[in-house]
Amino acid sequence: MHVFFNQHHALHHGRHEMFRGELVPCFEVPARADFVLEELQRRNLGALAQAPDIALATLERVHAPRYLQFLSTAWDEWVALDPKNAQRDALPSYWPIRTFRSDVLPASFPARMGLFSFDAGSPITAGTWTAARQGAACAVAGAQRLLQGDRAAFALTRPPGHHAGADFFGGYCFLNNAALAAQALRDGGLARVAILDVDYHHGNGTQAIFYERPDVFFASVHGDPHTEYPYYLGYADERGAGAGAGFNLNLPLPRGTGWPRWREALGQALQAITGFGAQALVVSLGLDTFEADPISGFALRSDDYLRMGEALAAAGLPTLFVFEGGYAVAEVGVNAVNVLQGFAQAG
Ligand code: OKP
Ligand code: ZN
Repeated sequence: MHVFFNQHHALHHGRHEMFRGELVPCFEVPARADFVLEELQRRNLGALAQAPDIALATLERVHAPRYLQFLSTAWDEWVALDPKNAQRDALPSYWPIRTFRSDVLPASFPARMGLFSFDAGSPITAGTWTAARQGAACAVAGAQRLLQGDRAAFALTRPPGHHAGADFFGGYCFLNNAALAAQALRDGGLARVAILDVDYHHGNGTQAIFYERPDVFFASVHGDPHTEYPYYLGYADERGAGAGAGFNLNLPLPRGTGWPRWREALGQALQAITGFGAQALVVSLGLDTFEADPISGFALRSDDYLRMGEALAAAGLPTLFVFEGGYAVAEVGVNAVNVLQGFAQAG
């Protein structure tokens, strides 16, 4: 399978995120992607390929123009506020919650930071825009491989994408790589595409992007938002709306869930995806379901990821894997590559 590695990923490297009232070192670090690449090479799996740059028009298939405009200039605006900001990450401090306006675009940069975000854990750094854009390019290039007939492809990129919506960042995500890939598959001629999100955290951005659409089915297995981030979306009663009614499936599971119960939910999601008649599958591949993940609560073990890959292969669909979360840095390479190896060996 072709592996589109984002060679610019390390240009995004947040120093700190706001957590429990203090700034703590970021969990989402460049080493994550490097460990996955190393493990791929150690097992001689995957053919490294280079993604061409992505056009703004392709990003606009999913993201709002005013949001892209903001992201592309955010770092320069941050530094223009104070030259000392060049040594600090940009984090939001104000948000337009209910009763505030979001149609007006304030001139103030901090005000726009809040307008286009939903948490204080996702710093913008000097290279965030370049890294995120190249990551999106990797996801879309992977989708193109599927359109050309490949069985599978892997977009190995960070920052992740599934929390990013059409016009907001958060949850370490800026551009929604999986959504852009699914849209590229639709634009390439496939009538029905499915996204399966196996990250520990609900993919609120991806869900929101496709919530009213019948052409892209979104299914997610994740920590119950009653207790788990992102808290405000990901409940089982969210089934899609309007023309998209019935095309969204959330399978929240309690903290402590291990492989047998997780595997059951995966079966349910895959059955729904097959029933939908998907012609291709995009997997938001988060590895933060791992028992030793420092910010998550499931209990999957490294061998379980081989079984996960096998189960995904059994769906028989052209499949694009898009790297998302996974913060047990030393093990994330083994776990990610186990999924790909399980998939490849099952055919
Ligand atoms: C991104 B992805 C720890 C609290 C949680 C946000 C988690 C984002 C997860 N500082 N912060 O889904 O893996
Ligand atoms: Zn996650």
